[in-house]
Amino acid sequence: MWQELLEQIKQGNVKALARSISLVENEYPGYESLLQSLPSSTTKIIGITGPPGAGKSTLVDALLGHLVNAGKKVGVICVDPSSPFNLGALLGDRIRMNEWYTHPGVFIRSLATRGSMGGLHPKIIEISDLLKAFPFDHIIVETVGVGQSEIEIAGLADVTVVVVVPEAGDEVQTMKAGLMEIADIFVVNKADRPDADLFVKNLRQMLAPSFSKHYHEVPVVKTVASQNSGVKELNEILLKLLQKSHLTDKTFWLLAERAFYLIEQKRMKDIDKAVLKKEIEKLYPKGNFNLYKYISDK
Ligand SMILES: Nc1nc2c(ncn2[C@@H]2O[C@H](COP(=O)(O)OP(=O)(O)OP(=O)(O)O)[C@@H](O)[C@H]2O)c(=O)[nH]1
Ligand SMILES: [Mg+2]
Repeated sequence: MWQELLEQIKQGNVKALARSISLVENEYPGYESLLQSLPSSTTKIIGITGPPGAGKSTLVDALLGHLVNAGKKVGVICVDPSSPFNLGALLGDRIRMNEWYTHPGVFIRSLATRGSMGGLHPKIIEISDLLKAFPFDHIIVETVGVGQSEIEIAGLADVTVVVVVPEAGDEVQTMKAGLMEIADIFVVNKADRPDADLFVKNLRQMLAPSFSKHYHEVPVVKTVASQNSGVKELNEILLKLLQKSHLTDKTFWLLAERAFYLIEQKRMKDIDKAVLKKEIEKLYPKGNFNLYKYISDK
């Protein structure tokens, strides 16, 4: 069954792609064979991350316009935190990208994070790889930069776009170091806000090679995503970066990062805190409970 599914995915069958995602998400029989049969693919993943409400979805929406106009087929995964507080944003995404949900050149899938690991979905690597088997020209993964997820997206995406908004002048200084390190491109969105120029200037200064860990200059693009302003420029920079990164050291680090994550998941699969607690509850009253002895056969 999965063999046929894989053939259909390779041929660009959207329904088969959607079905394969459910297969993997739910770990239905055959999902591992399907993953192990995926051909190696050179489709690059564009990661878009940044704080909640920075305008990531609006930006993806505008970017899609440019890519689709150029005749490209694009797959998009939006990872939404499943917290009820974000329900508005989730619906917002749906409405905003509405036009694209039915467009033949675009495939959009929203995944809930289920709160399991910060801003990412437990099967995000596998699902991205399914998309890579499909004849897309580009794959975009949008994640909310909360907790560790911005670091994790760095392991998932070939090119990472960090979206920020202009804040009071010196807040750039306190911007999370994590975001600084993973950005291949910085987007200052909502540049229609006052002080956007000052913010961009400060950001550029901070990113100057002598100040940061980067060996090359990280582009900073100013956008007003809601008005499609600056998005063409972002698209051009993005395409240039995507072309550049062939097989480099980074490629192998990315794969190592993904392998590490998948191994971690596999090894931890049978470990359940509630089960551990139950076992400990039973053992403890017997006396002489030693945590290290207890875990030695785990
Ligand atoms: N003024 C202004 N508003 C914008 C701009 N871009 C997006 N917005 C608005 O900002 C709000 C949040 O935009 P989203 O695209 O949903 O932001 P997001 O980063 O995807 O949000 P989450 O996925 O919830 O983290 C929406 O009301 C947008 O219309 C912009 O350039 N200028
Ligand atoms: Mg969004």
